[in-house]
Amino acid sequence: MNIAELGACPDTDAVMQELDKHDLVKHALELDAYGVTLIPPETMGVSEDFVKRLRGAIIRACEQRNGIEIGDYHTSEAKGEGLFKNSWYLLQEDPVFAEAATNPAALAIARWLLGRSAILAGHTWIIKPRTSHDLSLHSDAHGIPPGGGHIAHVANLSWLCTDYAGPEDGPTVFVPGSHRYGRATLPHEQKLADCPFKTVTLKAQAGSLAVWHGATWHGSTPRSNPGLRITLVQVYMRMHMRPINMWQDAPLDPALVEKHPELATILGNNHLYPYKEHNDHPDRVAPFMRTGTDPFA
Ligand SMILES: O=C(O)CCC(=O)C(=O)O
Ligand SMILES: [Fe+2]
Repeated sequence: MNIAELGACPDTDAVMQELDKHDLVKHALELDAYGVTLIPPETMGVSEDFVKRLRGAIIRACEQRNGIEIGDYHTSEAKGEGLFKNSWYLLQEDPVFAEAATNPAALAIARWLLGRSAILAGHTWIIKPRTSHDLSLHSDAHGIPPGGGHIAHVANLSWLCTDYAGPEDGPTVFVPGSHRYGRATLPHEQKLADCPFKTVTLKAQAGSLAVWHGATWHGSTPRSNPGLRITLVQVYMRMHMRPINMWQDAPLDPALVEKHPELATILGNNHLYPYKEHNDHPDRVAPFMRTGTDPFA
C-alpha cells in the first residue's frame, strides 16, 4: 500500500510523490532530523555544463554590476566590496537563474519544508575570497521568535558553484538539530571560535545543493585557499511571509505621518525588506535578527 496514491491528502500526496520521484526521501528525512542536507548534482539532475553556466553568470553579473574584473575564479585575487554589493535580484541577469530557481528537485525539497505554496523570496550570490574572517552562527528565519514552532517558515537552497573540498575553502558550518531550538542565536552563542555546540562542515563538489531549514544555526569558516568560493543562495519562504499592502510603493502624505508618528513603525518604513539588488541599510540587519530571539522584540 502506498498512502500517497490513495488521494486522501492531495497536497501531502503531491509533495511525497515528488520526493520519491527525485530520490529525495533520505534528504527530506535529514532535514527533519538535522535541519540540513546536501543533495549531490546527480540527484539534482544537473550536469557540469549547468554549474559552469551558473558560475559564469554570477561572475559576469558581479563584474558588470560592480565594474570589477574577476577573471579565472581558481586564481582570482579580486576582493573587497565589489564582490558583495548589488548581489540580489538576479532572475533577469541570465536564463540560468530561473533554471536554478525552478529546478524540479529543488522545488520538491523546498515544498517539503514550506508547502506547495512556497515562494522564492530572493536570491543572491556569495563570492568569497581568501579571508581570515568567519561568519558567526545565525538563523536565516529572521523574525520567527521562540514559540514560532518547528515548522519551517524559511528555507535556504544554496547551490555550490565551486567545490567545498575542505576547511581551507571557507565552507558553511551547521549546528545539526538546532532547528528544533526554535529561535535565533543569542550573542554568546554566535562565535564559531568558542562554539559550545558540535558543528558539521559542508564538504561537497560543485553542483551540489545544500538545503537547510531556515532556523538551523549556521555560519562559515575563514578561507585560506586562493581563488574564490562561489555560491548561489536561494531563499524560499512560506506564502504568509508577505505584507498585504506595499506601503512603500505609495508614500503617505507626510502630514499624516507627522500626526501619527507610530505609522512609520507599523507600516515597516524602517524594515530591512524589501530591497532590490543591494541592502542599503545594513544597520537594520541586527535589530531584525534580534526579533528571532525575543517574541517582544
Ligand atoms: O557563507 C556561507 O556559506 C553562509 C552564508 C549564509 O549564512 C547564508 O547563505 O544564509
Ligand atoms: Fe545565513
